[in-house]
Amino acid sequence: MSGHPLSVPGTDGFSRRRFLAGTGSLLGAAALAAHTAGPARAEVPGLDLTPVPDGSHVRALVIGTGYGGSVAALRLARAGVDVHMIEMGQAWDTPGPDGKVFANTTKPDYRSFWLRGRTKQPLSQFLGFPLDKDVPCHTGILDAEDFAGITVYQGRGVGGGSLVNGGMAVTPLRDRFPEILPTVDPAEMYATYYPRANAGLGVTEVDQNWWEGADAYQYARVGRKHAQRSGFPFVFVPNVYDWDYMKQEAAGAVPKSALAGEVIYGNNHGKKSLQKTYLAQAAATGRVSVSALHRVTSVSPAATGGYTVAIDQIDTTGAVLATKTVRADRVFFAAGSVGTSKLLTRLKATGALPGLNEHIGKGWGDNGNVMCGRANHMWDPTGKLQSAMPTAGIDNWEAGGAFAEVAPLPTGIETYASFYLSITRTPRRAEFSWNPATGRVDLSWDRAWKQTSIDMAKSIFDKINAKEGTIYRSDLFGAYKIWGDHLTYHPLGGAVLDRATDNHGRLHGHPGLYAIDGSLIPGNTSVNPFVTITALAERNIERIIAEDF
Ligand code: FAE
Repeated sequence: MSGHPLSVPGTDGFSRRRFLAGTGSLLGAAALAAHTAGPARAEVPGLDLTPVPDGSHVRALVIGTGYGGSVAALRLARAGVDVHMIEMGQAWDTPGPDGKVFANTTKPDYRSFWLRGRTKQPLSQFLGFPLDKDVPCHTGILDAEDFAGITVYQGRGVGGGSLVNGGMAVTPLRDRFPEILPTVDPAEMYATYYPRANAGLGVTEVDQNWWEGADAYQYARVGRKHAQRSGFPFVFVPNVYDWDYMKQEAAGAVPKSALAGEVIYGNNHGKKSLQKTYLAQAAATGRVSVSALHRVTSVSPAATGGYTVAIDQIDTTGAVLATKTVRADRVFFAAGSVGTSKLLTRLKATGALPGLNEHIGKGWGDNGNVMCGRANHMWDPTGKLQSAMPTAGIDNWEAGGAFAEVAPLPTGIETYASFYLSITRTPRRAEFSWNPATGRVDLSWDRAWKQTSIDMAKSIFDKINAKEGTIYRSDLFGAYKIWGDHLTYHPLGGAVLDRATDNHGRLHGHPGLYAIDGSLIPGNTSVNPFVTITALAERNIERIIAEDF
C-alpha cells in the first residue's frame, strides 16, 4: 500500500508560504503549510490522538508504536478489542517553520535528536571536520541512547523505528532461521507470517532496469562491481520505499525525499513508514487511540485485577506536565528492545513485577553492527546524488559471518567513498541490570567486543581493498578511526522468547503481560531486523488473541 498522494503543493502554496515567512509570521506559515503541503504531512488519517485521561480503564494497553506495537494494535482492534497505545515520542503530524515535518540528514535541527543539546550523528566527522553541533533540547526523532560501551540509535515518535530507518525489508534466508529464533517453527513463519508481514509493511523490490540507469544508485553499482570482482555474492534487498515516487523524484516531478538524502531524521515523502501501513489500518478500525508524548514509567498488578500503569505526560522539552494512572486488563510491552528491557529490568528489581523470571534483561545483542567506508580511486566516483534508501548487500555470511549493506553517503558532493553497514554473526550478548545508586538501568556491553564483528566485516573489505588497490576511510568516525564500532541501529533481545516469556511472548509470572517487539529476539537476525520483528509479532498476536481474549 502506498498512501502518499503524488500531487504536490503547487507554486501557489509555496509562494504564499514564503510570503508569510517574509512577513515574519512563522506561526502562520506553519499553519498554512499544514493545509497545503499534503505529502509532507506524516500523520495517520483518522488516528485518535486524544490523550488518555487520568484514572481511566482500558482493555488493552500497548507501550510503544513501533513494529511490534503496531501489529498488536491492528490485530487486537480487528478482533474487536479497543486498544490504547502510549508513545513517548511525538505524533510527527505538524510541519516545522520550513513547511516540512522532518529535518534533512545534512541539516539536523531541533527535530532531529531526542532530548540532547548537541547532535550525536552516527558519522561524526567528515574529511577531518567534526560534524556535530548544538541544537535545542527537544523531543526529536532519533534517540542516540548512551550506555557504557555502546550508543543505541532508536526512533522516537508515532511509528517508532519506522520513522528513521533505511526501509531495508529483509527476510532472512530460511536455512539461517533456526539460528535466529530456535524455538519457532520455520515452516509456519515462511508459509504464513513472513508473507503476512511483508504484505502489511508494503515491501517491494526496486525495478532493476530503472536501478541500472539511475544516477542515485551509482554508489550501489560501484558497490556491486567491487563485490563481484572479489567473488562475493551481491544481492538486491527489498525496501518499503515507494519506488514510483522515487522515479518521480528522479524526474523532478515531485518534492525530493530519498533523493534529497532524507532518512535518519525522518522522511517527508515516499517511505511507507508504519504511519502509512499498519497504523493507518489500525486507525481505520476506529478502535485504536494513541497518547503521544506520554511515557510509561511503571506497570504493577492492580488490586482490582489487571495492571496499574503509571504514565508521565511530557512536553517537547521533556518536562513532565502531568502524571497519570491507567488501569489496563492487559499490557503489551512494545517499547523496543531497549525500552522494554529497561522497563522490565527495573520493575522486576524494584518489586513492582516480582514474578518476572531470571531471564529478564538477558540475551541482548547489537545484531553485530559495524560500519566502515572505503576510499575509491578517482575513476570510481560514487555520485553526488545518492538515494538514502539502500537496495543491496554483500552476503558473506556463510564464509565470513558478515552481511554488508551497501549504504549511501548522501552528502550532496562527490566523496569517492563507498560506505557499508555490516551485520555480523557475533556471539557477544550483554545484560541489563538495575543500578539503585544512579536510578538507571545499565547495559554490560564492552566496546572491545566489537572486534569480533570488525574481523567478520574485514572478511569482505580486506579482500575488496586488496583486489581494488584501495584503502579504508579513516575520517568518518573520528581522526584516523576506520571502524564505526561505537554504535548499533539494531538492538535486539532483553526479554527473549521462550526464556523471559513463553513461546508466544507471554511474560512469565504475570498473566496478561506480553513482550511483542525486538526484545524477544536473542541478539541477531543475520540481516536487518524489522521484517522478522513484524513477522514474529504477527505469529504471537494470532495465538494470544485466539487463546487469551
Ligand atoms: P521500535 O520501532 O523501536 O518502537 C518502540 C517505540 O516505543 C518507540 O516509538 C519508542 O519511542 C517507544 N517507547 C520506548 N519506551 C517507551 C515508554 N517507556 N513509554 C512509551 N513509549 C516508549 O521497536 N531495520 C531494518 O530492518 N531495516 C533498516 O533499513 C533499518 N535501518 C535503521 C536505521 C536507523 C537509523 C535505525 C535507528 C534503525 C534501523 N533499523 C532498521 C532498525 C529498526 O528500525 C528496529 O529494529 C525496529 O524499529 C525495532 O522495532 P520495535 O517494534 O522493536
